Amino acid sequence: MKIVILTGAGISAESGLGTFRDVDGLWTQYDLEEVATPEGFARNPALVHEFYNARRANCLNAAPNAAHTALARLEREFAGEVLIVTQNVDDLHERAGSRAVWHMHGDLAGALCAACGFRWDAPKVMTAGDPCPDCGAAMTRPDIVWFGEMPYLMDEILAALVSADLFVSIGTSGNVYPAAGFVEVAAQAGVATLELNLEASDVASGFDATRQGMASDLVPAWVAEVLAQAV
Ligand code: BJW
Repeated sequence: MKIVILTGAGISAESGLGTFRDVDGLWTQYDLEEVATPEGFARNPALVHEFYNARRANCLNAAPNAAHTALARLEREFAGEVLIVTQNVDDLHERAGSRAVWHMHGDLAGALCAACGFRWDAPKVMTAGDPCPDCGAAMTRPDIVWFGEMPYLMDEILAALVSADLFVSIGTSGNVYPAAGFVEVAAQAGVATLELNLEASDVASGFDATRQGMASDLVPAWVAEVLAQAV
């Protein structure tokens, strides 16, 4: 049996990392056009680096919560396959112990040269003038997928979705495509679907079942059920 799990900002909210679209979310404090688009980066790279440097620092100070830990337990103890596809750019799944984690929107720990595509480990503080270690161009950007850019690993993710037995979405508003469309892809392939979120997401009607509450309550309870059924 194969379980594919999509996670979003809601799973890291109780670790103190902000979500995007909640009342106090990041997009109420920052203009997404200025900090999360290639055009915004071209206009003001220093502002974009400031935004991601602060997020990188917050991430370093955060710790995985009970939801991350439960998913790591699932991967460890479940007899089948467990894959996490995360929209999050933090590393809390990995720090909780999950190993099969795909970051479809990039990673705060990565740097990317906008000139040649070379990737390397981001320093704690990135600046617009940092030269690329490979080609030397001063076009260093965070390795993050911004609006209008193609998310990473799409072919692999779609293949994993249609070959899964269960698709579970955790802590995401269903606002941003293509991730918001995964439930439809899975359902069309006959895969069972479950949403775990604080509130009904924008795409909740597409799931076979939905549960509402805090990720730190819902996820450990669901993992315990799955492991109990598998015995
Ligand atoms: C809890 C909880 C708790 C809280 N427990 N739950 C016009 C111009 C340009 C692009 C477009 C356009 N119109 C449409 C597009 C496409 C666009 C898009 O979908 N836009 C929509 C707004 C309509 N998408 C893209 O541009 C993507 N690329 C693309 O489509 O390429 C072409 C393509 C075509 C076909 C196939 C494949 C590709 C790229 C999207 C990149 C998204 N980037 C961001 C920022 C970068 C990463 C970062 O800085 O961190 O990624 S945007 C932001 O949203 C971030 C997130 O990963 C993403 C999703 O947000 P998420 O995780 O759902 O967070 P929230 O805040 O929305 O929701 C949190 C949820 O948790 C809420 O429901 C809460 O209730 C819940 N919650 N506390 C449980 N304790």
